[in-house]
Amino acid sequence: MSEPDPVLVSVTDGVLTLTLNRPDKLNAFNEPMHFALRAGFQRAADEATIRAVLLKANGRGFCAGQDLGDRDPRAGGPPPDLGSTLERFYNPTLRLIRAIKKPIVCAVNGVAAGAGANLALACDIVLAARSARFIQAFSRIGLVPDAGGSWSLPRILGEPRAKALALLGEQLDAETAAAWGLIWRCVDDTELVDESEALAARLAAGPTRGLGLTKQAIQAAAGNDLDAQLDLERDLQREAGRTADYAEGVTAFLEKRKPSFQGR
Ligand code: LHQ
Repeated sequence: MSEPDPVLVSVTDGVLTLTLNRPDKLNAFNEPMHFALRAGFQRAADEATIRAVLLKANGRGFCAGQDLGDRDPRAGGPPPDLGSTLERFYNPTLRLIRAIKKPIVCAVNGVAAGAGANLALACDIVLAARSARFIQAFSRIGLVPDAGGSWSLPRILGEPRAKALALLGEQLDAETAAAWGLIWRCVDDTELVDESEALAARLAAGPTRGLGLTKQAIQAAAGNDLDAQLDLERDLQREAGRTADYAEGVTAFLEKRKPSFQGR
């Protein structure tokens, strides 16, 4: 019997929804899932009618990271080149998530471990179910945080918390993740689907180009000093000021009505 699609893809009202779909393996990454997820994000980047992305998962967990069954050391042979796995699979997807000029919402249910946790954290707005947990599981198997985790964790949390999470591999519950600023919010388990869909729909009805430029500006800040960031703001604001959505936003304000943004 053929395997079901590892990532389900649907589009509704400008929201592209990507649903990780290997629930029996807690949505651990194998090659088909890597390719399908990348193709989904690429579609979001390419199609103008897509104005927001929602990443979520089927089953009782979000994603358990790399499928550890794919490289069973008991099979013998030379050690694997995990750097090549990152170069071929994870890194292009992580770069794409950051480069897409559209907001990406992630809904985390259950466990997000290893690269699965860091995939979630790479998205723009992360909602988690109250019962969700994040595990930097790498140290449990002798690896280092990847999928951008060694970059994002110290930036968001500072070294002390980043190091403890990465070195100890202990789980972090969703409420603490929210309190520490690692994610946007945690919500009741029963609310996760509705809240994440509503958030993605709201963003998809927004001024897409302005939102994309905002994402770009905020992401650039970590590598810029204030002078460079002020220059960037000037350039991006110039671009935003030329969009039809800016004209609509101001017109709607002056006419005391809700704006109708077209994403242009
Ligand atoms: C899994 C997995 C999994 C396969 C659960 N693989 N089956 C790594 C290497 C290569 C290149 C570069 O990058 C990376 C990055 C990484 O992501 S390294 C980190 C890899 N992930 C982990 O080390 C996590 C491994 N999983 C776990 O520790 C636990 O499963 C967690 C804590 C995630 C969940 O625990 P439980 O809720 O108790 O669930 P479970 O352990 O019973 O898992 C349910 C099923 O899913 C089970 O299968 P089974 O047939 O026995 O029901 C697991 O074997 C399977 N599964 N994670 N990563």
